[in-house]
Amino acid sequence: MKLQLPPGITLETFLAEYWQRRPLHMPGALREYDFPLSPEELAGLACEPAVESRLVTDRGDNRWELQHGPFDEQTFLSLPEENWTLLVQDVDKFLPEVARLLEPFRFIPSWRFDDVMVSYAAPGGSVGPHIDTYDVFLVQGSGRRRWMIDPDPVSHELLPDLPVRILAEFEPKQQWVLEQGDVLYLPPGVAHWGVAETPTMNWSVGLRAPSHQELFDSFAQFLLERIPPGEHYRDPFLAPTRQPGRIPSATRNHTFEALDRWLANDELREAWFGSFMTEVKPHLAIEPPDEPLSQETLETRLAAGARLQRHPFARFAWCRRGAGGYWLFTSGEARPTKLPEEWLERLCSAPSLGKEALLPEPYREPCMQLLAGLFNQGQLEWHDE
Ligand SMILES: [Mn+2]
Repeated sequence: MKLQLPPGITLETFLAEYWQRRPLHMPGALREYDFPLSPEELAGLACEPAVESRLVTDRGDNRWELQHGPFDEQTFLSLPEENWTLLVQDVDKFLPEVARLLEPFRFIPSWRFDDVMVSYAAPGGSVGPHIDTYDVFLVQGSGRRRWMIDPDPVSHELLPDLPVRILAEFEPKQQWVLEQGDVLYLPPGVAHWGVAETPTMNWSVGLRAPSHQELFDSFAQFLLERIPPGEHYRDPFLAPTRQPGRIPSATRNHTFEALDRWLANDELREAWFGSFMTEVKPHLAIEPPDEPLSQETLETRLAAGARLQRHPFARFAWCRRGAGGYWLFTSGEARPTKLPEEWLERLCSAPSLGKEALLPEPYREPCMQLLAGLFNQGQLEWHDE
């Protein structure tokens, strides 16, 4: 299944002219996709303790209510006819048929994706006008929703004392009514407000864009775990001073250089970037299997036709390593490896892995060691057809 871009727009021009820059309305872009989820199934998912869900109700006059799941059946039975939205995060992690919605977006690296959030709204339902800090593809699953946007909001100010983020001012500059299979791409920073015109289901394909604060927090933590505690401040070149109150520039710069060496350490920042970008949300922790498998058993089963898949919560990526070979990142863990590039790409992106994943010599041993290691962590599991 492919994303049907509007006439005259290719994936290349989409990325060069719209991606991270401006919104694009794509009518019928996913006309071919059958949205395999009913409102009842979504409500069922919102009752599961492992699933993150919210219910937003608009009581009018800027009175907004927010409830967090898990919900019970009674909650859904007592809802009003209008003006509420149920939102469920990470539906792609729990339902493989929903994860297939990501396929048309595979022209974007997979580690950039956060999740598919599915929402159901009663007529009039919305989460209010707001601004997100990440890119999103808003996909209309069923019903009709009116999207109003302002690509250049003058103010990011929010209404005070509300449980949901609602812009204090919102002047729509453009609007569209989306029907099943229509897609609206929004880059970060665009003010938007989507109001259900009928009972409606929406699928939001959301990307990850950590703030610089989060990047530094994570990188600093990564460095703190790796800088030897024996490394200390040093000033071996000190000259006699007549101004004992002064911090000499040379001493200060010497310290800056010491810190810069850590910040610019390629081995560390390569390992950190991939680890950070493949981290899994804490509540989606991956558990090891009950029975660990030996390399031999795994190899025998794969050779006999069994197939592996990545755990649905897992995030895999690879890249070149400056020091030679590659890095493999698996849900926040970095491993240097010399296994071939094509094999790493398949491990990170193929829907399943069978005997084609068994590498001949000289890679046989490291390949089996890696597959068995990942299996015994729970990162890989048997593929269910
Ligand atoms: Mn939004």
